[in-house]
Amino acid sequence: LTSSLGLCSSDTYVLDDNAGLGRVFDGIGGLSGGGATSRLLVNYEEPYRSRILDYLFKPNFGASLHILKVEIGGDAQTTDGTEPSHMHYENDENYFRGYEWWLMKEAKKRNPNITLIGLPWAFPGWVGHGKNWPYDFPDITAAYVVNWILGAKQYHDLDIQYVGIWNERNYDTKYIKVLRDMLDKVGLTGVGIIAADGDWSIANSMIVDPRLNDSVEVIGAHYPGTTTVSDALKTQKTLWSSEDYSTFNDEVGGGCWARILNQNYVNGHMTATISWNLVASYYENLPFGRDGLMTAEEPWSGNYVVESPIWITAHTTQFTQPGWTYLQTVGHLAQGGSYVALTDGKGNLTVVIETMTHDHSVCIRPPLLPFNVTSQNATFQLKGSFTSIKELQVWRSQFNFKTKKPSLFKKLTPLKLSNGSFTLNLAEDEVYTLTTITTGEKGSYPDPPPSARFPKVYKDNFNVRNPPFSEAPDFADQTGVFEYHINLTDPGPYTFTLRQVLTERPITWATDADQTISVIGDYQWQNLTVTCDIFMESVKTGGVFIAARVDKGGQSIRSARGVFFWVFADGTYKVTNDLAGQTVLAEGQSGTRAYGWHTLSLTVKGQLASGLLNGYPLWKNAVVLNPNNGWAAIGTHSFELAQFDNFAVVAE
Ligand code: 147
Ligand code: CA
Repeated sequence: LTSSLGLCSSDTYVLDDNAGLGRVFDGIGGLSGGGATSRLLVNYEEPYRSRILDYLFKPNFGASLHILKVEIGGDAQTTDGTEPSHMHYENDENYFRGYEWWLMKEAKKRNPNITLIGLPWAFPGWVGHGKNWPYDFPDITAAYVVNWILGAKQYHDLDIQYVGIWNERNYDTKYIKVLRDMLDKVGLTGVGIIAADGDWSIANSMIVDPRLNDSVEVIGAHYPGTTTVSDALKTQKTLWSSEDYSTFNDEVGGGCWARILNQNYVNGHMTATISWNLVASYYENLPFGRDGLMTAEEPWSGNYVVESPIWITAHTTQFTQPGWTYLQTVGHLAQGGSYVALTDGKGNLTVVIETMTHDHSVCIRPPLLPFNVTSQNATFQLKGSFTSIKELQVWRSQFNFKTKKPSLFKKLTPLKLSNGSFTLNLAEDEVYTLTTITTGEKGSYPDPPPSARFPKVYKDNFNVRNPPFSEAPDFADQTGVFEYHINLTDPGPYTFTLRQVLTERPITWATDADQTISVIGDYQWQNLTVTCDIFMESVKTGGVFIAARVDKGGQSIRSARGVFFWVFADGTYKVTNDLAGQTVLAEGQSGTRAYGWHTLSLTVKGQLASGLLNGYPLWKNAVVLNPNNGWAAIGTHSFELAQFDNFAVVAE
């Protein structure tokens, strides 16, 4: 030692497989859904859409994810929108709705070994026979979920490897066993059940219930704060952080991700970590804006942003694969931070080190207790099968919070080892990968087009005979499901329309509105005209609206305010300041009826609004004090069928 202050001292860490290995690594993943988090991704034009997918899934390119978990759409609001079910009604089956099938196929195209997982947040109402609860008829719920897995195989050749119970909600031990039995009965013995996608409490139920224990393959906890509980360890089951992250994807978000990817194993013995969400592809003003590994929220411009979590993911994913094994010699660094080491059992070694400081690695939840990280020298001594390793590839990320110029996933000169040991000068807020794997690449594409606001003039006539997706571009359903529809018997101008298809309130995950609503456009819009042709399908009781300045979505959709222009099948109209229809700004006779097309037009300018019906003024000068801005929207008065056509916005 050259300094009495210990400035050049180094702590030594042994990496050794002599005493055996640790747990098997299951992968790092992203979660699409829970809900509608990939909604805008599908509407990107090529080549941008493929490039985004490459940054997420392509091996040796970017995040190179090992796991894709998706929501099993349940027709209900599940954070940033609704995702359509494969069974809207009891006798209905359709495996071509939404975008999760497409996403899974795109992921698998890039990485044929990707692990696929499905999990329901919500269920169609019929699954609970009208009760807001999925466990009274466990056979129905299990059949509904098993159908989704069978449909994935039959229609898309997708093998789902794991399925969950009910996201962040109660589990039911009877249901879990019924689901296990039904999976086995239809030959899906290889599909593992993850439970319970909430806290760790199912571990205790498993200890006292051997049949439950046999039914569950993986204990999946959410936002575990890198720790587990003794009951979970006692089960000796595989432990995962089956949903984690949910943090704004700036550099602190990247720091959160770096810390938990290592420490979920070091502290909590978890062998997989899945990010909510995969890619932030939903309107940024919806809840948890930009909580994805990267951002792709502007299909109209083509702009996307490869954020720091992508490169932090690469530090692990590009240099180890599911089936590799953690060494027992993992842990914390003396001056803060952590290291993990993994091997393929064939001589390869990957070490990932992070020195994230507290304030630069806070995640959305749970609260992060104080800890200190300072710069330090760390010497790693390779033993066992790794003694004779002569060279290691080195990849480094430096967040550089002071200069705000991060250097991410940079390949450095390979390290030559003497006596199987090497020393690193670790600064604060760094991530290192040292590995025998030589295939790592920092993938890149030319810059995408610049960011731009949603177009001020926008039109959709929904005239698409074979739409690639069931939903029209840029519409983000917040309650209900709006699908392309063909009126086969109508040769006229309304053959191709958009239709709200739910006729019953789903088994909800959030508090869906009592009305259905799909939002679109620029949240900053203030003065604009929204026009749409509408067609009610409920005699007397039907009602539809068009709206402007809609100020809320996601879990808050029930309390959305804005300017809502309603017409009803009983021949009346209303103008309200809220979706719930409690604040009435104007009302009167309209002569509107079901089974006929009407054209609604709503203009909002400053504090005044006016409405046209079939091109003629119906009401005017309604005073709108607030909200000042928000999305445009369409919707229905209840869970009822209704159609929309020739939607148009002209905004100032
Ligand atoms: C999770 C959901 O599973 C996701 O769909 C998404 O809503 C995500 C957003 O952060 O949150 O649900 C949680 C809700 C609350 C807690 C944890 C997860 N919580 O309070 O600890
Ligand atoms: Ca049309």
